[in-house]
Amino acid sequence: MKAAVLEAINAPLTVADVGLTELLFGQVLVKVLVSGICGSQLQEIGGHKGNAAFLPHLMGHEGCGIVEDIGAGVTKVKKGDKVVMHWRKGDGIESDFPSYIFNGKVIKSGKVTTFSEYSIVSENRITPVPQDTPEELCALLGCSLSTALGTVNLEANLKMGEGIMIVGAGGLGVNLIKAAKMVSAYPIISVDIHDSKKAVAEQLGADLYINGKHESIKEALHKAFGIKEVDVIIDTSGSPRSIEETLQLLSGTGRFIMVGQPKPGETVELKNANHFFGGSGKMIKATQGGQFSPSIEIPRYIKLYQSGLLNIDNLITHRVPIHKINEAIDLVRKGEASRILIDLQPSPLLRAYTKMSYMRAAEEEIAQLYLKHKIMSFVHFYVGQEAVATGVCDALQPQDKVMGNHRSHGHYLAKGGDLRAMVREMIGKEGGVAHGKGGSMHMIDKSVNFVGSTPILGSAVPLAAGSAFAQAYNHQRGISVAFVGDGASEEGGVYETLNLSALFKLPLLLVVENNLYSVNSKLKDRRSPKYDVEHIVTGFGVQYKKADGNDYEDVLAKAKELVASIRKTKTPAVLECMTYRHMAHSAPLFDDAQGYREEDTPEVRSKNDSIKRLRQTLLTQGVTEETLAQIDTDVRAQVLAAIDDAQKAAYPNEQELTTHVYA
Ligand SMILES: Cc1ncc(C[n+]2csc(CCOP(=O)(O)OP(=O)(O)O)c2C)c(N)n1
Ligand SMILES: [Mg+2]
Repeated sequence: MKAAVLEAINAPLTVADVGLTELLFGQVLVKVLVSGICGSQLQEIGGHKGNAAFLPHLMGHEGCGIVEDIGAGVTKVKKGDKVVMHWRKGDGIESDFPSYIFNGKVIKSGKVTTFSEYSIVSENRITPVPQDTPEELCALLGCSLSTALGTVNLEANLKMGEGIMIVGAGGLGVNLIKAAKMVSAYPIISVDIHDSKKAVAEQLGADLYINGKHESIKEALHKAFGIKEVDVIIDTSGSPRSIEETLQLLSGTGRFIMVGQPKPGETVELKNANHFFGGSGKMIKATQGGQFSPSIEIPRYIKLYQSGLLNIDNLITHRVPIHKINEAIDLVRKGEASRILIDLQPSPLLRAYTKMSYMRAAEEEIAQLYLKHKIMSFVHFYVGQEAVATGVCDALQPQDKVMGNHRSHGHYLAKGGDLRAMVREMIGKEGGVAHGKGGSMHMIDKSVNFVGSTPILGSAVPLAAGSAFAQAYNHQRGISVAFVGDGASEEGGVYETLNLSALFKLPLLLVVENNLYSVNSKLKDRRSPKYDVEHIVTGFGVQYKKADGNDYEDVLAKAKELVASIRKTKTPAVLECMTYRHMAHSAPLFDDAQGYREEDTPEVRSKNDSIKRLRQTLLTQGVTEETLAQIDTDVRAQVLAAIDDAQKAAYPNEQELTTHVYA
C-alpha cells in the first residue's frame, strides 16, 4: 500500500510502498478514505515533537476510514463500519504501537496515522459513525473541528455576546470562527497575515478580519467596535511575538487559550504582567486538543450536523491525492490554505469517472445483446446522460430512495445496483432484479433503495411523493427522488404532485432530464413559447435549479445543494438537467438519419459528452492517460463478466410463472 513516510527532519515526505503487519490485541485495520493535514504534522516534520528519534515513521492524525479487519479483543467496531480516526483517546483498548514494513525493515508508528491507504490503529483512536456521515466531516471531526468546538466550549467557556479574537485563519482558525459563530459570540475577530484569508474568515462568520502584518490590532479593534479588549483570545499561530502582542488585549474576565504551540525552547514574555491581575484575574491556558472526548463529542457533533445546525461549508479549501502531499504541506506552511484534505483512495471525481465509464460500457455491450436478439423487450439506452444519474446519486445517501422510468439502466447502476442482476432481468433469467419477468423497464432493488422504475410515463412521480410522505411521517432522514424525462414532466400528475408535495412539505427531489425530445417531438412543438419550468415549479413553492446535465460536477454541486436544503427545510425541489441522448429513443441504435435532430448533432453530442469532459478535467488535475485507460479496461472486463454470467444463468422455472404478478 502507498503511505507518506517522514524519513528525515525537514525533508519532504516519501510516498512509497509500505507493508502491513499482523494485527495485535486491540488493533484495527482501517482503509483510509481521506485525511486532513494539521499544523501538528508541520511540527513533526520540523522535529519539534520529540519525534526525531523515531524516524522513519508514518504521519497524519485526523481521518475517515472503513474498518477492514479487527484484532483480538476489539469489540467497538466490526468490518465495514465507517469510523472517524482521531488522535485523542476515546473508549476502547489502548493497543501497543503499530508496526509497518518499510524498505525491508520493521518500523513503529503512532497509535493512529492517516497518510496511508490502510492504517493500523489502536481501538481507542477510532469512533464508529453512521454510514451516511460525509467523509469530509469525519476527517474534520478527527482533530480540527472537534478541537475548535472543544476549545470554544470546554476551555474558553465562551458565552453568547462575548467578544473573541482568533489568531490564525488556517485549518484550526477557520473552524474556531465557525464554533464561535455557533455560540453567538460577538464580535468575532479573525487575525492572520494573509489577505487571501479574509474572504473565508468573513464567510464563516468573522465580524472583522485584521491583517496583523499591516495593521495594528489594537487600533483596528478600536476603529471597528470602539473596544480595547476582548473576552477570549485563541491563538493558533504559536508565534511568541503574536502571543505577546495579543495577550495585552485580554479583558478583565479574559481567557487566553494557546492552541498553536511555540517551537521547543522558544520564550513568550508576559509583558506588562500586572495587568493580568486586573478584573477577576485573567487566565492563560495551553490546550490539548480542546479537551475533546471523541466517544462523547463526536456523536454529538454528528447530531448537530444532521440537524443542519453545524455545517462544514467553506472549511475545506483544497483536496489532493496522496502523491501531491508535499505540495499540500507547502501550502499549509506558507499559510495559503485553510483545511486541506488528502485522498487516500481514488478521488471522488475518479470514482465518478469509473462509474460513468462502467455505465457506458454496460450499455454498449447490452446493445450488442439486443442486436443479437437476446433481449425481447423495448430497451431505452441512457448513453449520453450518465452525468445526471451519477451526479444526483453521488449527492444522495444510502437511505435515500430512488425511482426511475423507462430509461433507467443508469439510474439503477448509479444507486449502487448490480449489473449482473440487471442484465439477467433484461434477458429474462433467474436472479434478475424482477425475477426475470419485468425486463429493461422494470428495475427494482430494495437492497440499494432503488424502489422501482416503471415505463408508464410520469407514474413514478406520485409514487415517489408517497415514498417521501412515508419518510416524513416516520421521521426518517431520507429523501425520495424520481427521475423523469422532459416529456413526462409535462403531465398533469406531475404538477399535482408538486403542489401537494409543497403543501405537505415532503422530502422529494424530482430530477427532470431534459434531453430535448419526447421520442422525436421537440420542446418547441410541445410547449408554448412562454413555458418556463422555473416559473411553473417555483409557483408551486417548490425549489428549482438548473444544471448542465453533461457536466458531472455541476450536477453534483446543484444536487447536493438541493438535497441539503430538502433535508433542512422540507421543501421539495426540482433539478432540471440539460443533456443529450446519444442514441435513438429506443433500440435500434442510432437515428440521426431520421433528420429530426437539429441542435444535438453527433458533433455537438460528442463535444459535450460528459465522460469525455470528466476525462479532460481529470487529466488537467494530473491523473494520467494510463490510469484512465486502465479504468476503462477494468470496467469493460467487469461488464463482460456480468453479461457472461447472465447469459449462462438459467431461465426461471415454470412454477414461478404466476408468482409476483398482479394480472
Ligand atoms: C403514459 C405514457 N404515454 C406514452 C408512453 C410512450 N412513451 C414511452 S417513452 C416516451 C417519451 C418520453 O419522453 P421523455 O419523458 O422526455 O423521456 P426520454 O425518452 O426523452 O428520456 C413515450 C411517449 C408511455 N410509456 N407512457
Ligand atoms: Mg426527453
